Amino acid sequence: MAVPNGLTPSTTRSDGAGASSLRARLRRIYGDTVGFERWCEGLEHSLDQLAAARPQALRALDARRLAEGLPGPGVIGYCAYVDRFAGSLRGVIERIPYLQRIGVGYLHLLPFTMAREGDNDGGFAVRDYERVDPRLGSDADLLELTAALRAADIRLCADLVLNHTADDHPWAQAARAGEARFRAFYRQAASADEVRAWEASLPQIFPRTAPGNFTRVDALDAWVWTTFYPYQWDLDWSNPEVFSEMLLAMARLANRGIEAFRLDSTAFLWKRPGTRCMNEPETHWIVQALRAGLDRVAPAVLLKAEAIVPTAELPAYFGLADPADPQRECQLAYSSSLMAAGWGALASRSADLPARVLDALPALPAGSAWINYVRCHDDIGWQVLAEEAAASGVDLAAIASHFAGADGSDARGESFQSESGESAHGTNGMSAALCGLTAARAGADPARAKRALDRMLLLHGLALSLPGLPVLYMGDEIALDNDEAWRSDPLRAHEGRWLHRPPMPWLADGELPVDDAGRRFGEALADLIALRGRLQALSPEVGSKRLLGQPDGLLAFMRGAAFVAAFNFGERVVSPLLPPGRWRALCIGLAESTLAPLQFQWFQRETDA
Ligand code: OTU
Repeated sequence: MAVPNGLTPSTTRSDGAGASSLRARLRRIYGDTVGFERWCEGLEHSLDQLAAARPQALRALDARRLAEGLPGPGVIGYCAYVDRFAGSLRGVIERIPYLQRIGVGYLHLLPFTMAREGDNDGGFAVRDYERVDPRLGSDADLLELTAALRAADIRLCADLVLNHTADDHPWAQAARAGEARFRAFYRQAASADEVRAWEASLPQIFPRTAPGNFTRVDALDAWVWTTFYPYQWDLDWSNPEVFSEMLLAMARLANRGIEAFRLDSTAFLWKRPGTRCMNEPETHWIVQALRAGLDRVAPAVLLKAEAIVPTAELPAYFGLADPADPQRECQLAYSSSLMAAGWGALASRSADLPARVLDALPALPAGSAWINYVRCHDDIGWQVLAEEAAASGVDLAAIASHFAGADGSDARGESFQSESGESAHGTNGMSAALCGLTAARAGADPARAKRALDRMLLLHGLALSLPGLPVLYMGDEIALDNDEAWRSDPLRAHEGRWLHRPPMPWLADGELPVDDAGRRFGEALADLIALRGRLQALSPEVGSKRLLGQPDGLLAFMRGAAFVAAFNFGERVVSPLLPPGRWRALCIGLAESTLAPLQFQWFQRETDA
């Protein structure tokens, strides 16, 4: 394999070079620590023990996964909360046939190990990285689930919340009780002045519900760094013990059959005075070292960066910080600015934002892929598009208010963490609500419903067309509306993201209640997924190239030399300008090559055979 940072590890376990690669990566970060070599030896020894203990079934899987590469175009991903999707881990086992019916070969279950008591940010305040949360099942259930998913050829992706633990994690409790070793696990500021100095350059993630980045903790007589909620304590990744604890937890989870780790809040691991403390070079060194460590135990297990950062910062998570010297880092990463740009294009009726993002994304190393998606459990964060919006003269605040229905639009979303309607922090809401289907349902208006379905298909069509692995968000496949229940739940009422986290409304017979619009969307999506599975041009490894000079509102790009995807975000009927040759439109029910507003089409080059 040409580049070392893709799916295939450059070294495998029990290979001497593997040891030195991990050691070299650790030396760069922790080399100055007293006792560094001894610490490395201990860590390598623990990893080798875990490698020896890796179950036979998983070793066989490693070999198969390394040989087959990333999932092909017939596979899609699905993201769900365990409790809201199926009640428990055992419930998820029962829903495997459902997932198979929609073509799922990659399942991201949001955090399911023990979470903080009380409010816990949907499980992202972790009390135990390895024990299954008793509210969701047992450790034995997890083993049953991973075995059942393996049998169904579905890869399980689990969160690994790297940046912070819950304030009731045993490490935090020990720190509070005065144990110096654990106190050193967390980032702290000693004085209010120090807090002010850091804050001067830091962004705010939850400016309304959790302003600031520090929380005064009297028991420590210090301000604990809390990038997110005050009960999420940022770990100190300059402490090698934090690294080894996290790597070993990850390797043990991998030995229980988890096939991919979503590295939550990857961008925030390293803090440097005077910066935003995001995307720092050491953050990448840490992820590369985690990768090198995991290679000794579970070489085929994937790392996925959850870095919600500007487009220009994304490639570095694939190990491309210096494109001339690629490193093995993450194999997957969320294409977050492209996702937001798709929504921006819907609101602005211009293809400019996604065009700019697409042009800025580099080709990826072999064995790596973008995660393409329409919605996820978080808000749509607008600030990642700040540069593109400035360049195209698009007003992100206007886009946010569009999705909050403020400009008379059909959208029924809500702004997230915005001080006023003027600012563009984020937007909440299910796809159906943001696309106008909720409004159409309320007014029983078929014309509006049709436009809403077109919007939903346009964005899902885009995610299915881009290079990478498309991941559906739970409930979108049946066009579920927003969930209003959070407003009256004291544990959730402060957190607007619950608007788009509805439980799946399973009926006693295992079916889902869908109205006509939900059924039509689900069927159209299923047709598209099935068609995609037959198109090798839509394999993750086939790159994309935008087609320039298109009519206003039209986004068109090639996948390889014989496939074009075209999306009409504009308000007029247009025809894409296709490269010379004869092209056949593939999507059913559309006129050959003209696209009505909000329509899209796939074209394949006709061969003369
Ligand atoms: C991630 O999110 C998770 O996806 C969120 O659900 C958690 O609240 C958060 O981490 C803390 O664990 O900045 O790059 O809606 O986009 O918080 C990581 C805001 C993140 C999220 C943001 C995000």
